[in-house]
Parts: sequence; C-alpha cells; structure tokens
Amino acid sequence: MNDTVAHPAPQASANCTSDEYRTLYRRSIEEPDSFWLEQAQRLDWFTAPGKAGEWSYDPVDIAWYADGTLNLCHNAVDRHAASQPDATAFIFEPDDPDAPGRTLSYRELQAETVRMANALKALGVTKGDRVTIYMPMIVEGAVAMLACARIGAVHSVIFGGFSPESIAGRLKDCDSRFVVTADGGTRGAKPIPFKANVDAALAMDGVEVDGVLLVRHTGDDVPVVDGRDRWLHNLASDDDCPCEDMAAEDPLFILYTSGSTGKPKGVLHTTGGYGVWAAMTFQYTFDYQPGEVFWCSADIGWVTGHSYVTYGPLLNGGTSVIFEGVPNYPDHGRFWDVIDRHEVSLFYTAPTAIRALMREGDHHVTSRDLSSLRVLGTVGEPINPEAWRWYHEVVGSGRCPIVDTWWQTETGGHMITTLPYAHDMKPGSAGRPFFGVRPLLVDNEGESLEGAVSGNLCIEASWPGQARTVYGDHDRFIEAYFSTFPGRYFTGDGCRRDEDGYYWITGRVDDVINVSGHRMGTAEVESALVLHPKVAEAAVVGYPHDIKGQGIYCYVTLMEGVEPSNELYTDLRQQVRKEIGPVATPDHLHFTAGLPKTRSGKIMRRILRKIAENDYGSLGDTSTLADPSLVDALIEGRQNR
Ligand code: 6R9
Repeated sequence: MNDTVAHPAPQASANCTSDEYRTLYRRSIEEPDSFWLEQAQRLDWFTAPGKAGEWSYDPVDIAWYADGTLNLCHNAVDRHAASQPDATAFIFEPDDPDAPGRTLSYRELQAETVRMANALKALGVTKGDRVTIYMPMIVEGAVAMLACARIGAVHSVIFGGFSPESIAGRLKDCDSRFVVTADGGTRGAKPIPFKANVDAALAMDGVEVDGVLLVRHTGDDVPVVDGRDRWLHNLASDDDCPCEDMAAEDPLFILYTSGSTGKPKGVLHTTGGYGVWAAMTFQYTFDYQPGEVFWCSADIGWVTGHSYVTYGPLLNGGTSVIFEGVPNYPDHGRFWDVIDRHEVSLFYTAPTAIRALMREGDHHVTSRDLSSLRVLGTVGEPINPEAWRWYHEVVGSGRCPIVDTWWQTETGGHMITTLPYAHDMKPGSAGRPFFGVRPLLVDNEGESLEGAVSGNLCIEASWPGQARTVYGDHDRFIEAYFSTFPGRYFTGDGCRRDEDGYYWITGRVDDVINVSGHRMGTAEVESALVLHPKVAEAAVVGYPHDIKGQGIYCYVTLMEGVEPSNELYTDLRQQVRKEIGPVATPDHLHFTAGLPKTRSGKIMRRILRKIAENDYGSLGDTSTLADPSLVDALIEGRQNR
C-alpha cells in the first residue's frame, strides 16, 4: 500500500519543483516573519503590514498582519478588472445542461458586485453586520460574498441543503439581521425552495431580521413580505461603491461547522491572513497558471467553496467554474461533460463523488474528451487507494498529478498536500506540509512523537489562514481546539507519518477503534474492503465487544448489479485479513444499498455506530441526511442483534 507514483517532470513554468519546495519550506519555518511579509505581497494593501504573525496558543490569541489594511473584494475583483477586464472570472454551468450558461469577465463581475453591494447598503447593511447568504450554486452566491467583503459586512453562507431549523439557529447564533437568497433553485432537476425555506426560518421563535435581498433565478412566483423583502433588480444601482478600508484582523466570514459536541460552531475567519492563505494555497497546490480554467465542484456553503470556488481563484485573477448541478444528472457523465465543454485544466472534487462515479463504469469517462485536464485534486476525507488509482488512471489518463489536500474549515485552506511537480505521490497519503505548516504527532498524553509513527495530529505554530475564534464564544474555541493538548492546535484527526515524512490521515480520532488492544483506523479497513472489485463503498465503525473491547462492524455497498452472497461475505473477511491482518477481521458485514451521508457527502458515522451497537432507539438528529429514509433499511438489516 506504500507504493509511490512519481510526479510528472516539471514544465519550465511549474510554480514549485522539489528543490524549490525544500528551500522555501525551510525558510517558511526558520524565518517566518520575512517569509510571510513577502507572501503578503500577493495582495494589494491600502496600508502595507509591517508585522507578520503575532500569536499565542496559551492564552489563545491569534493575529496576522495586524497593522495592515486592505479589502479582499478589491483584491479579488477590482484590481483584475483594471488589469485584465476581459479575462473570464466565472463560468456558470446550470443544472439543466440545455439551459443557457453564462460567463462573466472581471469587468462584468465588478459591475455585478457593485450593484449587489449597493443593494445591501440600501437594505441597511453597514460595516461589521453579519449577512446570511442562502443561495443556489449560481454566480450571485459568490457575488453576494464579494459584495459583503466590499462593504465590510461579515458573510455567513449556509449550504442550500440545510433546513429552515438550521437556518434559524445560525441566524440567531450570530445575530444576523440580513439574508440574501433566491426565489428557488434546482439540483438534478429537483426544485429547491430557497425563499420558502428562508420564510419558514424567519417565522420561527426568536428569529428577526431587518431585510431580505431576493435574487430572481428560477422565476418562481414567491411571496414578498412588504417592508422586509426586496428584489435585487429593484434595489441595485451602479453608483460608485468604494471598497471599505478594512483592518487585516477585521472579520471576513463566519462559517458553521460540526464538531464532536454541541451545535455547529461559527468558525470566524479574518481578512488579511485568510486572503494570503487562500491566494497562496490555490496557486501552489494546483500549480495554477494564468489563463487556466479551474473547477472546484464544492458548494459555496462549505469552506472548500469559500476558498476554492470564490476567493482562491479570484485572488489569483483566475477563471472559476460555478456548477449548479449534481454529478449524476442527467447521467453519470455530467462531471466529465462539464470538463469537456469548458476545457477545465484543474479539477477539484471529493473522494465520495469519485467512488460514486467509479461504480458506474469507465465508459462515462472515456466517452468524453478530458485532454484539457492537467491537475486533479481531492478533499474532504481520506481517499482509498482504489479510488485514487481510478481517478489517476481513468480520469487523468495517468498524466495528471493528483493533489490530496488535507485541511479543515478551521484552517482556511490547504495544510498538508502533495504539490503537483514537487512531490511524488502515494495513493491515500495527503503528502507533505504546506509552507509554514508544522504538523506534530502526539500520543494521548500529549508527548510529541518523532519519526515514522502514528498519533494525534496537532499543528505547532499558527499560519495566516487559521480561524481566530468561534463567533461570540472564544472559550468554546479554546475548549474545542486548544484544551486537549495545551499549547497546540488539535485537529481532531488521527494521522500516520511514514519513513519519507508523508502524512496519512486516518480519519477523525473518534473514528479510531481499538480491537484487542490494537489501534486501527476505520479508514484502513474501509480501504481494504473497497479493494475488492465487487465493493463500491464501505464504512466501518467500532462497537462494544465483550472480549476484544471493540469489534469491527462493516457497512458495505456493492457495485451496480452485484448481489450479496455468503461467498462474497467470506471473500470480504478474507480480503481484510489479507490486507491488514487477522486482527482486523470484520465481526459483522452489513450489505446495504447506501450509506447515510450528509448533503456534503460525509458519512454520518454516529448513526452507523448506533446501529452497529444495536442501539437504534436513540439515533439523534437525522435531519441533515441526504436521504433520511435509508435509516430504516439499515436498522432492518442490522447484524449485531
Ligand atoms: C476541507 C474540509 C475537515 C475534516 C478533517 C478530516 C477530513 C479533509 C481530507 C480529510 C483525509 C483529506 N479531511 N480533507 N481527511 N484526507 N484530504 O473538508 O473541511 O468540512 O471542516 O472537514 O475532513 O477529518 O478534519 P471540513
């Protein structure tokens, strides 16, 4: 499993070669102040910063470029509108492949952003106000983010798949008095009632807003509440709307994310450091070259969409594809159609999508012209070597380096990743630390571990893109990230470092199971299972076992057309024994038609653990599942009765 795939020979234009990585990485660690002040020059500052990082993890107080001032909308939009007005900023690909798409030049993007910013002002939004954005994946979603940044408002984007309850909770948590939404949207030809969901949220107890800005998208007839709701096209104006002068540490956005406890946390990112991090990681990780088309398939409701649909590409003056649809509509070749049609060079998606498409067969890929592709990326979860190889060989024809990017909502951008022409790749490993990142593996007592070893993944020193706090609750920020291992940022992930200094994320530490005293990443067992040609996807959890401490319970979905059988059951147990060892032999194999996933594609292990424990009476909140009906079938088929 430790086999290596060599990186392609660097073109003369490559942003980073192996030698450059080594030199630059060393400098970033040994001379952080000069290194980071130099990197700050990626952005236009109104007042150039004289200081880089000023931070402490005990007490927790993080600032970067604190004496600098700038505006990220100016950096993402206006400066490119001045220098390359006709270059394409966004390409919009609608859900319906036959509906008209749209491309926006930087000049057009500037005009739209100014119009939206003026509309927000007319609604009453002022600097520092929190603005909630609940939008389909359309250009106006990104424009709303940029318009907020322009006038110094703090955006809080909520993924379109969230329910009215979730919207209400988030509105209340950050006391957001303004919402930007659309009449409606469609995903895979399924209508999504954006405005109706907002109305339902606003009807809930304790939720009160001053204004709702409505974007016409589907043309659906929606009720408009007098004095509260205003159409963008009625409110927008082309008046001059200068970019606010923001301090580097002024908040840029809040983004809600789940932790292991409590309700979602409003992770807060600020302006200068986040901007530098988004700009720099985008350029290096994807080896972005001017003129190339980049496509990140994530929704702007997730951090990946913030940093790599909106800010990263635009801060580099690049072209970013905004895709409204889903990978399997109108058929399983949609991703490849989009790449073919828009000549995408750099493509960034999640392992779960790769596995789902892999299962549908190669012909969907090979029937499209993907010769424009140059670099492929993954994010969100560990990628199993099987899916990695399919992505590399079938999608990328073996030519395109793969960047497996490990990072989190809290880190703002990439933290551990291979760089396309600098690092050899190991399928399943995220690779090496990005510039300035000092990963540290510690044991459960917090002792740091050297060499090739497994441990809890912490980060030793701050980096510009780090979240500064949890909105309105700094104690919770400290508790969640700095209390388990005082003096360090704890990621919540388990990780192995190999003899070459490559990092292998084993999943959340709460997903680690201990069988007869042997620690095991559930991801390892999953990887073993999906190596079997008949297996599409697997999710493994631990459950209490009288003798071994924990037993191994495996949920398995099979390739299209394959039926479960006793023979396959035996095969799969054998497969895991072979890949990892007898200690990893599954106790239960549960064949299922699907796995319970959030709408962002993350498997909800909490539910799988409960069912594996035969404790399905208290499954908790299942409302965030993409397909809640799956749960009953899973309970019905439970193996550990
Ligand atoms: C960007 C994003 C963060 C958690 C993180 C880890 C998992 C993300 C990964 C990965 C293995 C990768 N994760 N990227 N695990 N390899 N390349 O996904 O942010 O939604 O906050 O999730 O996702 O467990 O801790 P977020």
